[in-house]
Parts: sequence; C-alpha cells; structure tokens
Amino acid sequence: MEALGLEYPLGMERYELGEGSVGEGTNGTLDLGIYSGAFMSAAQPLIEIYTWRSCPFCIRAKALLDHKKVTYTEYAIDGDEAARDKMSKRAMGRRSVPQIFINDQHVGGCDDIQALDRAGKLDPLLKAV
Ligand SMILES: N[C@@H](CCC(=O)N[C@@H](CS)C(=O)NCC(=O)O)C(=O)O
Repeated sequence: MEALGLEYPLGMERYELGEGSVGEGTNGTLDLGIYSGAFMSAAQPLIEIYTWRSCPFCIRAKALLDHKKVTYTEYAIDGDEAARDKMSKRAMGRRSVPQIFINDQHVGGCDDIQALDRAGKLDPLLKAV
C-alpha cells in the first residue's frame, strides 16, 4: 500500500477505494492508501448543513449524520446575516438553523431530517452515487 496526497474540490472529501477502505481528509486534502490496481469512486452525495455552533437542533442533526457515518460540509454561520440570507434563498425562505441539503436538494431542518429517517427515506438519499 502506498500513501498519496490528493486534492479534491470542497465537499468531496470522502472517497471509497475499490477494496472498501475509506479515506477522509480536511480542506479537500486526502491521504489515501491505494491498493495497486484499485479504483476510486465518489462514495456519497454532497451533504451541506448550515448551523449555529450552540444550536441544539444543529447538534442533533449533525449527530444523526455522524451516526450514519457520512461526511458533510458545515457552514457555521453564527452572526453572519449575509450567509443566512443566502441559506434562506436556497431553503424556500426558511431562516432557522439547521438547514440541510443533499446534492443541492433542500431537505429542511432537524425535525425534517429526523422524520425522513423514521420514514426510512434518509438512507437511500445518503447512498453512494
Ligand atoms: N423545527 C426546527 C427548529 C430549529 C430552530 O428553532 N432553530 C433555532 C436555533 S436553535 C433558530 O434558528 N432560531 C432562530 C429563528 O427561528 O429565526 C428544526 O427542527 O430545525
């Protein structure tokens, strides 16, 4: 096995190797162990979550995503009204946090993602593409 440092666009931090191993990095940098002859493919959709750091709903929603063992891009927008406006435009006018997007599709807030999970509809959305 040899280690490689590779650059990928933000939000595409998690890749699965052909053998089933997963490499993760921060700031778009990956250190992947590559088995010779193995292929790489994107392992999950892009998941984005707008948060405030001390918001209990945000903490709960992130805990659910962590439980699902998916990586996500977090925009911590505490006090940033311009970022909140941008979030709101994407989120059909909703201004509460968290707001969650999967592949640019609006999922909603914490209650919404929890309801989606209870209905058995979250796992398919988080599946590899
Ligand atoms: N039902 C929402 C509740 C979210 C919520 O109330 N978040 C608070 C922060 S902890 C918030 O954004 N408050 C400001 C506002 O509603 O404008 C969810 O499950 O996401």
